[in-house]
Amino acid sequence: MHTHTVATTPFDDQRVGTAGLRKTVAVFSQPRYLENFVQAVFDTVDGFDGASIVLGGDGRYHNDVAIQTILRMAAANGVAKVIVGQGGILSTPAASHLIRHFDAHSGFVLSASHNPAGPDGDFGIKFNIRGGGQAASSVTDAIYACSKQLAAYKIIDSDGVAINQVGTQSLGNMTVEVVDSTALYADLMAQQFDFDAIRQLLAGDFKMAFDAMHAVTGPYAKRILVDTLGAPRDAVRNATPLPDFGGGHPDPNLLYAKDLADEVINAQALDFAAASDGDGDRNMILGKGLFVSPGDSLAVIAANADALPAYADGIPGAARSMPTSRALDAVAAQQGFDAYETPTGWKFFCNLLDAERISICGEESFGTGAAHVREKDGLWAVLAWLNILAVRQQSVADLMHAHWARYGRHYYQRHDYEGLTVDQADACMNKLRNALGSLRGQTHAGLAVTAADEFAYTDPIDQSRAEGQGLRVCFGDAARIILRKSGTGTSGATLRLYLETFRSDEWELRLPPAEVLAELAAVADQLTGLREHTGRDAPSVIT
Ligand code: VG1
Ligand code: CO
Repeated sequence: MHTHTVATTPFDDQRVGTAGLRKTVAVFSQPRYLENFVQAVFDTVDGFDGASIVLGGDGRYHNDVAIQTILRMAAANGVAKVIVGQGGILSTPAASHLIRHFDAHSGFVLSASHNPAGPDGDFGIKFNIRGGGQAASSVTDAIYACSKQLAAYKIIDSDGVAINQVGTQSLGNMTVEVVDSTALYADLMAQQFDFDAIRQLLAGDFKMAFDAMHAVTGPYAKRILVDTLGAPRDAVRNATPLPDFGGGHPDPNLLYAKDLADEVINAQALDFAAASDGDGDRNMILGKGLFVSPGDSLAVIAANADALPAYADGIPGAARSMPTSRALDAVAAQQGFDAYETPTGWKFFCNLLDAERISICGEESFGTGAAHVREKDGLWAVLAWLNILAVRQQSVADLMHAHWARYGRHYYQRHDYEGLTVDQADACMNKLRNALGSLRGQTHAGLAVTAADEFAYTDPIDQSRAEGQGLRVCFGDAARIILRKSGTGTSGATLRLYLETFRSDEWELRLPPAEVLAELAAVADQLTGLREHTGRDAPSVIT
């Protein structure tokens, strides 16, 4: 088969954000755009010649086109074998698992996570390395540098590779192996959890629902929850992945999964409910009458890790991203395991996981995961909760209340200001940044500022440095205010304001978070000039 070397000119915007390169479909479907980025990866990273790689995506619009392009380019660039998820579908955690399972050189994961899909929506590509984690910034910086000078890409002719049936075929000199990734992923989950205990829980009068939001987790959830664990068929909702996610916004939070939340929090019609996002790495956990804040979910899973067979002997440590609530730290302090604080983005956990310093980690953005893969894992978190509930024989609310009684409660909210201009967002960032030096020692809303800085991180394993990772104002253990700019959007700018207040007196453990955090929110507004600079009087989304 003939290899073409096609002349191209560079695009200047192929710098990877918090999780991969995300752009609108309009940008990604321009001639040469995807090709340039993929060629920049092939040119930058060593070892593709004769290698095996993994390929798949969340099924969103343009997934199928991009997969065929990458297959033809892989063949032209000397890749020996591409392992493809059946139908081109792979959740982000399943892709990470396949890279590990087949000891593949790397993988391309096609996803823009929860960003809306369809011709007017977003598309994205992540490059994951051997071991299953997203490439570090040093690698993606080199890819970006290469993309800015790219003169040609390599591709072979093909009429299209059929990827809907499991099996092996050839494309030029390359092998394409289509695998049933739900089966492999289900096997992995069976090794992690006490499936018998969960099966018993689900066989009783425990009522649950999982909302796949028309995104990638549907087939995985059906296979595991229904076929393997015996949940009723209708327990898994919106289970067919659609190219436009059914026109929805598969971001599992109280706004975008409102119907589910109403059913379990207000109507109290279910004991447990959960949802996942576009690419299957996020999770939302709800119990009867109660929303579990992601930071609390992480802390509860870490506190009860001994109920999970994979961590029955205890965990050496756990990690959270900097803006994630310090509920995890409280558990670590009492239980005596190490706690790490990393920048936002899952790639920062990978070295700690590889070095076995941590077993469990999470982010406030509905991301939780463990050492079994190198991405966050929505279904893993759901199964972890079911496993813990089954072993502890407690409801979500009882477990949560017992947790707060023991460790105190970190009230937490994230306020997103979406669709800002870059100037508006920068004005707020600059106002707070300029004040950092003089904040220490000041008192706001009765709380003394003990530290104020711009978060920077030195990786304890490879000493790599990440600067500019968010502005934070700490009031001892009592409270924190954090402001950072999102790195996953595709237009304008999004600001994220994170608020956290700790309470431990018994009467203060069951208050509405918005009420507890109102005063801190007012302080944050004053320190950042959010209202003044954005003209908004409320956030776009509160989670
Ligand atoms: C957001 C979240 C971050 C998460 C990232 C990717 O990034 O805040 O915690 O790791 O999305 O998740 P940012 O830069 O927009 O705040 V996913 O499920 O969108 O791949
Ligand atoms: Co995601």
